[in-house]
Amino acid sequence: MEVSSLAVQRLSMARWQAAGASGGDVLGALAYGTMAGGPAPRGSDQVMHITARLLSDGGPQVDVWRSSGEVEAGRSGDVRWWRDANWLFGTVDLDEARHDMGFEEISRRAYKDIFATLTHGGRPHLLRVWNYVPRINGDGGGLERYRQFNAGRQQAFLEARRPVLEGAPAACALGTPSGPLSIRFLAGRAEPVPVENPRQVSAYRYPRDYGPSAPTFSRAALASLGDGRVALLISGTASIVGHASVHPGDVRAQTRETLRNLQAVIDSARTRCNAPFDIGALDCVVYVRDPADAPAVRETLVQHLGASSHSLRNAVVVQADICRSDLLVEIEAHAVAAGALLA
Ligand code: 3EB
Repeated sequence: MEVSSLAVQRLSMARWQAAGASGGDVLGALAYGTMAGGPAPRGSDQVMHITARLLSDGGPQVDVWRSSGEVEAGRSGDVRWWRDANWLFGTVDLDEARHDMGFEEISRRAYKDIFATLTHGGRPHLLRVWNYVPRINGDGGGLERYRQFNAGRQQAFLEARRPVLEGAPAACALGTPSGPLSIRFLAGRAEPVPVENPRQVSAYRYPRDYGPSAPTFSRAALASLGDGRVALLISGTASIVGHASVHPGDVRAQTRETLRNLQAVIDSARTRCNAPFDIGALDCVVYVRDPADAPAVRETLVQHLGASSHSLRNAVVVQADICRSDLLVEIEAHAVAAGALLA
């Protein structure tokens, strides 16, 4: 069997456009902030634009997921995908206005198509999912739309006989003002190692106070990339201790609590691999609910990580609604380091 390895690189959109997408083939790319004009580099079809307002000053950035091997493209149902011998990056956009379905059903349908893609495409294991939910905190007829999303997502996992507890993928779920339910995902041939945070109740065990169905995600996932490197994919991380949101209304305290949670996830990951993951060496995406809070979030991150840390220099900050209306900030991140998973 052909061996292929996966790499991820965060580039400024300007640099990507200037250099073209060289060095392997593009499986998928997530773009933060948009840039008009310029030539379309190779792999542009695979660029998914996160249509959130950019609050960091580095300009538009793109996370490019590349394969060392050959990439083929395909479609199944509403999913578009790109895959190599070991990895698959996919995308699905479902618009409720164009389907006569409630939001729970739209969410179930999207995940049903994702699982069909994985099962038939030979890359069965979901590692990381990016969920963009239109009007996430809006009312969906008696139930908040994020809670409807959770119900549909969990239902699809159960119907596909996928793990809804230990073994769930890493994920994030952010709000968009309008548009379709947009999901991007990374899958592989090998099962990832799920990571939890001992400071928090696992999200898949949240009590019913947060909705009839618990969210289906792990705090992080570890994956061996196939060339002596390991990826740590950290889910959206917020100011939650146990299962409760803490520091309502205090964005600085929420940011500090989020950093404690990120550190706890990294500590927990380091017991499962020998790669030297460090909170100062992450590629972060920082979601801030209120753009006016961005300077306070940045200041708090500088105090704890240092302005010259990789994590701050490379951070992308964007506006987005967060899945609980009392959360003001959420940070997701990934890192790749030399090492191996422990048995
Ligand atoms: C939390 O810890 C905050 O529903 O997929 C973070 C990451 C959150 C992923 C999801 C939700 C999700 O519960 C919210």
